[in-house]
Amino acid sequence: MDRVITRRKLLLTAGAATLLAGCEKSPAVRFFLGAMDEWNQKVQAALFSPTRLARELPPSDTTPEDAFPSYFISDEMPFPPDGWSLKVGGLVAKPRLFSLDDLKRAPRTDLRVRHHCVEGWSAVAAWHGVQVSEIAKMAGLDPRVRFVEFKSFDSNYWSSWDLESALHPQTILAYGMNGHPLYPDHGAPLRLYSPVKLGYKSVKYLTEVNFLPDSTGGYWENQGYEWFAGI
Ligand SMILES: Nc1nc2c(c(=O)[nH]1)N[C@H]1C(S)=C(S)[C@@H](COP(=O)(O)O)O[C@H]1N2
Ligand SMILES: [Mo]
Repeated sequence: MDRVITRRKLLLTAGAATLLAGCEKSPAVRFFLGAMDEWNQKVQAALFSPTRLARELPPSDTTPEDAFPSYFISDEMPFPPDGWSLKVGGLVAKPRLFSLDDLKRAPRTDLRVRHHCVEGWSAVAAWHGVQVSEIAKMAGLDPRVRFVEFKSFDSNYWSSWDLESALHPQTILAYGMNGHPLYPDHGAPLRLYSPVKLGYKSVKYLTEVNFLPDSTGGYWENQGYEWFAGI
């Protein structure tokens, strides 16, 4: 079994103990759960460290692209509007629009990692793009920024992230996959990609990145999926 999944099981178990805390009875149980909670938080802090890197994989691990599933909530494959650009805004000193060429001129990051979908499949691809931290540096964040919102032109699919995870060195705005430009099935022209969150946090078909003081939920998150969704 994959190490990452094992970690998730551990957290789910710890999470169940936390839930129990709401209806606990005896002082002994309360003591136990208090200790569990403290332990749980330490475990989470260690597992979700903003600097812990996901393992990068060799080319031989790459999933054949036609076996890499493709998801979008629209009835038909989403295509970018004419004159597509990425809007970067929120509480930033320099809100602006980025063309794809602007992004390609920024420092490039490449990573080959495993993708984990909450539905149970996983697959490996190489992704090419710009770190969200690089975008944040260019935009100049206000100290009140705590969250980052990612919006798309796929029937308004969106997600929001905690700032630390968004600034993780492996969280990128990807314009390429497996050495070629991103194709429409995987989010062309630009998608969020990160190996530190479950698949549904990596918004495809990006239109906007907003640095905000508050969380704005997400398409699946607002339907009961875990908001943090760290792996
Ligand atoms: N815009 C948009 N982004 C999205 C989704 C979507 O339906 N629409 N699905 C998410 C889910 S559940 C997963 S697992 C990944 C899948 O990425 P892929 O289609 O490149 O495999 O995209 C995520 N990003
Ligand atoms: Mo997914």
